[in-house]
Amino acid sequence: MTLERVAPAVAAAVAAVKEDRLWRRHLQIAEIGATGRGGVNRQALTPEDAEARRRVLGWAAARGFEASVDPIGNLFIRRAGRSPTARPIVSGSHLDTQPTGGNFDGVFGVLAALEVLEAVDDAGVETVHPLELAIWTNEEGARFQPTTMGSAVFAGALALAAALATVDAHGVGVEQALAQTLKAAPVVNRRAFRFPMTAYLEAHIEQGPVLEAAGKTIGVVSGIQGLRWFRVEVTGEEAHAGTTPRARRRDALLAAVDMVRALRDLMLDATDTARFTVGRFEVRPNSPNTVPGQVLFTIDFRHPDGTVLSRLGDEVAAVCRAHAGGCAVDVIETLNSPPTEFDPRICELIQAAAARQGLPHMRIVSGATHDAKYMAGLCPTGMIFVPCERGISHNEGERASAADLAAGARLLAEVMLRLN
Ligand code: HGY
Ligand code: MN
Ligand code: MN
Repeated sequence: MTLERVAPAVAAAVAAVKEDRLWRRHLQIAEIGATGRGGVNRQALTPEDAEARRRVLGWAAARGFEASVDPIGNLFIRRAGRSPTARPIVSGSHLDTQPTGGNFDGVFGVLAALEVLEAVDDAGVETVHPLELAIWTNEEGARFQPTTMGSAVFAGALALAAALATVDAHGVGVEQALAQTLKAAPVVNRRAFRFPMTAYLEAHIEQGPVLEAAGKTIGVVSGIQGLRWFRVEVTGEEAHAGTTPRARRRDALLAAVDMVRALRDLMLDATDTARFTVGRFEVRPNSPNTVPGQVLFTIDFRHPDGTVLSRLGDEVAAVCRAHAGGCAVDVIETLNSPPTEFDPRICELIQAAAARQGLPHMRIVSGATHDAKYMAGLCPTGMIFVPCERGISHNEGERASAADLAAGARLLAEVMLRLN
């Protein structure tokens, strides 16, 4: 479409974005898995996840949008364009959350994309390309590792069989949980992995303090920092806490603590750039008077510089072994994701539209990872950030304002239509 013909259609669709509808939908999704402390526990492929899928599918069906699902449960909701064969312009995120999650991480990207499809519908704009909402399975990786599992399988970065065989801490597998989810939130149409897209856009809260501190409404995301995940299994020997001399002990807990302390020292940098987290630490048999025989802990290591990510990440196993004492140690890397750069043309498009809409904006690299990471390898991809209060996320206190969410959705509407 020429700029003149784009402008009226864009203006009509942007004007049709409804802040109250978008906000009300956040409140409705927030009810599903609500913890009663202001946050939500809606982990991947749980009944709560299925209920949230069902809720969004209901809103889509009311509009006559067509739904489809791929073999790992990624959901796609399509508003048809004039050309059924044109590659869809896709936008989305995830509905699953952390165990003590907030009500905007992922959900905003899903509801902003749905809001765009509805606003374009309300404005009576006929696009050439189909517009699609994507809802990725298990973005968080809290219940089933690794994070961004659904988009990784879609993009071919993770084998479907390996993902389906993954089990949670209770031994429940993805395959079984996915079957239950699809039974609870059925979708008839099947979709292939890696279907061609014109472009992929993801709207998300920043999950950090930068935009708020800079007084900006919009982050034009230039890329995502690198990320490496490890699982460390330390095996010693159970023993009696009262009778076993120190010299005869193979204490898995003390060894694991030494490893974590040494890893923290390895990752310590004067610029506070590296991100090192041990989020899960399980002791077995977890009894006060038995020397721990087994410890399992996870490592989430991130850095924006690919060479540093490689260099320090490659030292993790050696550092663990050097502090194993008399214990055995297994270090399994479950994710190695180098830094991602988004398409400069998409970034330019987002930036120009933010300027046109008079939205204070800045370029930003994402500290959090997102499904857009894998789309960047398949098609022109970009992200739009809006601020969250005090940068708090992966926390029940996560907050964003209705006005910022609507501003992000209006910007998303313009960018998607200008790609049409
Ligand atoms: O871990 C992440 O960066 C994402 O929020 N799941
Ligand atoms: Mn997210
Ligand atoms: Mn998250």
